[in-house]
Amino acid sequence: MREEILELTRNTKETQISMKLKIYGSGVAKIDTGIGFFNHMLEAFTKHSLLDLEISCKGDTHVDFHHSVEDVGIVLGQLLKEALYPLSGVERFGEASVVMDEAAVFCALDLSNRAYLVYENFNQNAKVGEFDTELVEEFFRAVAINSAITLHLNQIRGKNTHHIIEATFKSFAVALRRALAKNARIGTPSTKGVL
Ligand SMILES: [Mn+2]
Repeated sequence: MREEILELTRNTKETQISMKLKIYGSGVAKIDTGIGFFNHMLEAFTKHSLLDLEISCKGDTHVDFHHSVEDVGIVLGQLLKEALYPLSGVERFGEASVVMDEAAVFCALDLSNRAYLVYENFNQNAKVGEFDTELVEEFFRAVAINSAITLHLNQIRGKNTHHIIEATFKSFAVALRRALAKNARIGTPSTKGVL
């Protein structure tokens, strides 16, 4: 585990991203992805995960938001992986059901050092404002693959797409916070001896 501030810069022809992450922070966010709705979701994620997260992304949003959303997920995943492994002295498993008005989303995750995404039962409008809602799955796939977290997200119920997506980001935040909870009785939380 690495508890200091970790930094990563990633530049391609599609996006220029710089990010700072502290996994045991206090929920302080400084987020500028160039996409208002995505900023709002990442601020909610930071607040409820109790990470500290700084993101600057300048992307080709004149094309659409796909590259920016996916690449922010890649960099966040890479920083999480660097911070997490080898895993030691934490709960490892976390889950959370988060409700927001009529919407409910369930997240279960395992800091397993194995990447996997299950993203099921989501039923949303195609857009929230300018934001294509199919990008939410792209974001979480990029995070899961690059962080080597096993991540399950399921919509339980909901009608309002903004509520559903916000509950999704918050459920991931709370599940991650719970998985990162320190437990002095746990050494390496695996019978394999290393994660
Ligand atoms: Mn909101």
